[in-house]
Amino acid sequence: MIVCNLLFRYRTSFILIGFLWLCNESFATTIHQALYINRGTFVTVKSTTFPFLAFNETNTFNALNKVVLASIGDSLQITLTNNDTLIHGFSIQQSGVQLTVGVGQTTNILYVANAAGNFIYYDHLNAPDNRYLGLAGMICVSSSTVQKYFWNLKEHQSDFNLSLSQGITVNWNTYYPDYFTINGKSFPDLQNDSTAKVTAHVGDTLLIFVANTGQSMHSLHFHGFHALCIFSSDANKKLNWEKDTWPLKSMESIVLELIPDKTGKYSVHDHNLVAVTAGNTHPNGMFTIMEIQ
Ligand SMILES: [Cu+2]
Repeated sequence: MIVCNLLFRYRTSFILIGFLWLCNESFATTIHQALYINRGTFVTVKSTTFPFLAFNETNTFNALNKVVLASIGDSLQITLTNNDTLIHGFSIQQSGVQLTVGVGQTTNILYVANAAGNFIYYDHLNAPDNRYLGLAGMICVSSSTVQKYFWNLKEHQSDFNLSLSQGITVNWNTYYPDYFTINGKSFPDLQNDSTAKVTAHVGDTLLIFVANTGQSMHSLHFHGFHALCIFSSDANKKLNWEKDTWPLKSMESIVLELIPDKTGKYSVHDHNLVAVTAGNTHPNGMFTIMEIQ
């Protein structure tokens, strides 16, 4: 009886606490993300080098553009600093965000992650030169808690990087890339990137965020498995496709769902076989091995 009386007396408080808890659970958060435009030197798997630019989360140059993560509904507050000696741009696909940031300047950008997907952020100035030099990364939006992997595909022609970084115009009709990377790495270095290398168990649900931020088309072939496309930046054309080979045009992005049904080691590689090389050495390009237990 006493318990009932207490419950009755404080029921408004219980209801209020419950309501606040529910609100807290459903409220999206604000994410603060620092990005710096850094100029540096790309070191290939063959130890050759060429000039490169990247969006990093610190002042230190890293050939991997920062993978920015958000849940659906989150507000992303990006503080962008240009450490380079040239003006740069910043755009996010499918968002309307487009601005410039001067030399040594810092600017703030608000991006509300309204929908799940994989959205390329990039430097739109001097297109495609600035983004080709490296300035293109991924904003990956998902409220799912499953294992996620991130593959940012690029290819490079070393002498193009050298020319463009010196302000010399290049003829894109003569583009014949010699280095091919995922997250700024080639096989076998790529196997040490835990954000890219799939290590999972049979029955796991995996999400793989893939963006082609290079200039060439890339066609990823999964050995042993079919993946389901749950996001397609190209007017939803690939949505719900279930395939083992995924052609991606320049500046196209997808999200794939993969549920491995057998154990073993399975390669994923670009089906354009020149892309499985680095400076003509095989297999140092876009090539990774998934390990399923
Ligand atoms: Cu194959």
